Amino acid sequence: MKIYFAGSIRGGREDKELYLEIIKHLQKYGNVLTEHIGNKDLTKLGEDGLIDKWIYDRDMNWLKEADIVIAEVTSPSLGVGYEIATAERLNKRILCLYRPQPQKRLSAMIAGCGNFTVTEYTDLENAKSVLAAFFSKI
Ligand code: 6IA
Repeated sequence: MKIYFAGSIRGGREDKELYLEIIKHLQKYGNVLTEHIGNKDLTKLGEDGLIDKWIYDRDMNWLKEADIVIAEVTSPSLGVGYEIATAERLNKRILCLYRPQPQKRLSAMIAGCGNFTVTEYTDLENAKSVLAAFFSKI
C-alpha cells in the first residue's frame, strides 16, 4: 500500500517531531512516499536546492500513485489544503488528523467537506488508535 503523508512545511514546522512519529508508525501499514515531511532538518524553507516546480511535479505524481492520503492538518498549510483537494478530485481515500486548539481552528473547507474523514486526536498514542481503526476498514 502506498501512503501519501501531508504535513505543513512553509505553513510552519511546529509539529515536525509529531509528523516523524506518525510517519514511522504509518510505515507499518505501507510505503510512505513522503518520508521527508518528518525530516527534522527540513525547515520552513523546505528542502535545500530543490526548485518549487520540481517539488510540485514530484509531489503531484506521488499523490496520483498513492492509495491512501493521511494529512495532519493542525498547522494550517496552503500546500496541505491543496493536496487534500487534489486527492479528493482523484477519489483517493483521505484521513485528516486534527488536534483541536482554540488558536488553530480547523478551516471550514476541511472540517465541512463530506468526502473524507476528519478525526480529532490528542497525542501520538491516540493517533495510532485512530489510524488502526482507519486501516482496519480498508
Ligand atoms: O504550504 P506548505 O509548504 O506548508 O505545504 C506542505 C505540503 O506541500 C507538504 O504536505 C508537501 O507534500 C508539499 N510540499 C511543499 N513544499 C515542499 C518542499 N519544499 N519539499 C517537499 N514537499 C513540499 C519546499 C521548498 C524548497 C524549494 C525550499
